[in-house]
Amino acid sequence: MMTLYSGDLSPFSARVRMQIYAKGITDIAIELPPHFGMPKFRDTAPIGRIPVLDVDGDLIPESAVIAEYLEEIYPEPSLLGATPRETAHIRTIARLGDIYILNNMFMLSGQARAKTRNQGVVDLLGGQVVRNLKALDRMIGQDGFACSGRLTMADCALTPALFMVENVLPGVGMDSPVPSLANVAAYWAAMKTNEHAARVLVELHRGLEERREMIRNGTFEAFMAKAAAAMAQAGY
Ligand SMILES: N[C@@H](CCC(=O)N[C@@H](CS)C(=O)NCC(=O)O)C(=O)O
Repeated sequence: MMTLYSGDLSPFSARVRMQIYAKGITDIAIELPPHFGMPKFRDTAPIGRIPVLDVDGDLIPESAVIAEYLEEIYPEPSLLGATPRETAHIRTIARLGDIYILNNMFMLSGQARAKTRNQGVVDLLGGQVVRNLKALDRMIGQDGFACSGRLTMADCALTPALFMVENVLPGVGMDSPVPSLANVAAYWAAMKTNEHAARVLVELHRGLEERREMIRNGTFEAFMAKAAAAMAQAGY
């Protein structure tokens, strides 16, 4: 049995969860990793990030790598293309979601809770998000799906990315550009009605509410301080 180490609010994990739901895979357990954020987790998973797929004790990190691995071992239903060119397009749009939008959003998210916001960081990363959303607006499908007129790996990568844009960008003082981008806006409205996207959006919102409560009651800051001290002690 495989286990996906994941967390409700982890958008990179949400990408893989959406793929698992869309493919109807039921024999992968989905759990928070023990010792997440602590040296013990880093000891076994050196990158120290989730998602991680545990295949009988062999750990596979990186959401895009896990996604491709799952496509290989559960080829049906395929979330890739029917031709190499179609697959190349799906992977391009997935990279726009993952690397060009989500990575920048994830790095930006710390500024939402920073005691003193660094406006240079917000301008740099927020600017990249806006630029890449404009590119997406010119490339995205106009029939409710990112590519190919059906759910693909591109939708799995874009759904958590657009969740972050909608819910985290305002927290750093920027308006989401999505409403002004007609094609992305129409896509996003349609994707929210897809059952697999809706399921991960419920999980992401639940995770966001939990995180906001932890920030309000101080437990998040206390955990981060404890984790930082333990990491320094362990030499990470
Ligand atoms: N490139 C990685 C990014 C994963 C990532 O940044 N995960 C976040 C949660 S969404 C994490 O584990 N952060 C913990 C940390 O930064 O220590 C992927 O695609 O899986």
